[in-house]
Amino acid sequence: MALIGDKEYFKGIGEIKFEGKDSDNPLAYKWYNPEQVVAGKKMSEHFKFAIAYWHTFCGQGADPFGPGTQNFEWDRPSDPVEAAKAKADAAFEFITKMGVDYFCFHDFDLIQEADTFVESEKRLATIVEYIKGKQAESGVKLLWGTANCFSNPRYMNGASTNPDFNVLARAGGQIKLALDATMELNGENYVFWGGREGYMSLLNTDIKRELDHMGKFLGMARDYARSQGFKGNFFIEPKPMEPMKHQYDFDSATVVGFLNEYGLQDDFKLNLEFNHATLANHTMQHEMEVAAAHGMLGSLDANRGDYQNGWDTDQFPNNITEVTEAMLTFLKAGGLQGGGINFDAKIRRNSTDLDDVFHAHIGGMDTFARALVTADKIITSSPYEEMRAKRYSSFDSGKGKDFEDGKLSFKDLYDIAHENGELELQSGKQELFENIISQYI
Ligand code: XUL
Ligand code: CO
Repeated sequence: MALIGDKEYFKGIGEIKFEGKDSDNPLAYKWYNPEQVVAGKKMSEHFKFAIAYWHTFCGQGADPFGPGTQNFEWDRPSDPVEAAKAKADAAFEFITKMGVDYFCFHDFDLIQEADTFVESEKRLATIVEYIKGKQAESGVKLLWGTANCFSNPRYMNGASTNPDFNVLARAGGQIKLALDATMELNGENYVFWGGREGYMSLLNTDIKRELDHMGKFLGMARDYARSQGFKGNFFIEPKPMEPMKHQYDFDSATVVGFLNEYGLQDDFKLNLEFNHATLANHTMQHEMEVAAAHGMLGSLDANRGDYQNGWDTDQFPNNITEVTEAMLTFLKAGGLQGGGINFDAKIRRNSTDLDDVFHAHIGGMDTFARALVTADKIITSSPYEEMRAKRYSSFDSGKGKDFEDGKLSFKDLYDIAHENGELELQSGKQELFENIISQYI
């Protein structure tokens, strides 16, 4: 097993193994078997699970009503470089014990941002070098990197959409360093989540100008990374609101339109998050279908919201029906384009034991594994695909096919309507479709 530094942070917990669904061991996978082949690929290859550095190693359970409750040992050193190294040791111990292959980070998850840009750059270089060593030792890979251009007060009016050019330039400087760190750590992708790219009030906002700035900025970031040899994907992560009242990257459809408008469609794809989909009044399956329809289903942030409120609660996924529906789209799209499944999820504020974070990820990974197996069975053994195709069968031959092939004029439609007279209703069979999902779970 790979390596634990001098200090063991998660004492008494060993490697998490697959034991099958009849196991009573809470620290074992019941469904996630990395070696199991589903739809022609190992589960580990389908998913490329990743641990989110920010929630799992930086979050301490603070909320607007009180401070953190999770005072973990790696958070205690007061020197920022020592603290960052302790956090990296804990992170790589956890990721290795989980048997997960990937992690994801924001620049200042890795190390605390300093008071000056120059000092922050130095700190980042130090911790990137250290993490490179941890990666070499453990084999853990970087799914994607990103920059936190939303927490520091300088970004309160946005980063690339800030009305002050000097803030935009500062974001450019910061993102250059985050791209460099991602490349240095062999990151497979790079994510842009528009943290505060949006507005609080339209009275003081010029939407057109801000969108033009963001489009230009993203193109410049892409050109820089490509010039340095970065071959991975760039992902935009849609979210409709929070922290801003309105975020520009509202949902899949909005982002697809934006990417096409600004000539970014060949390099950028989407990183979709469950809780962001529900905030946009969509299902995750809807968001994924829209992205897949445009060849832009890049990566997923796994979590769930809460039926009783409208916040980004980032809970661990456990809704088997919701994830099964998502996995149907996932399999039909042929998987993700370059990305993986990153647990952008946090344990609750009153989950204060070291093993809670293991239970959380085990549950999430098992939910995806079970959903994948179920979705594959639905596709291969149930009448689902045939029923769906049958709804469109009138386009497979005759005049319907002529229409799809562009052989009909609008006047032809008129003539066909005339000839057909009144039509019989065709049922959508929604309840039957829903029953098939439940039956196979
Ligand atoms: C915020 C969110 C971010 C991004 C990365 O809602 O999802 O953590 O995933 O910046
Ligand atoms: Co996210």
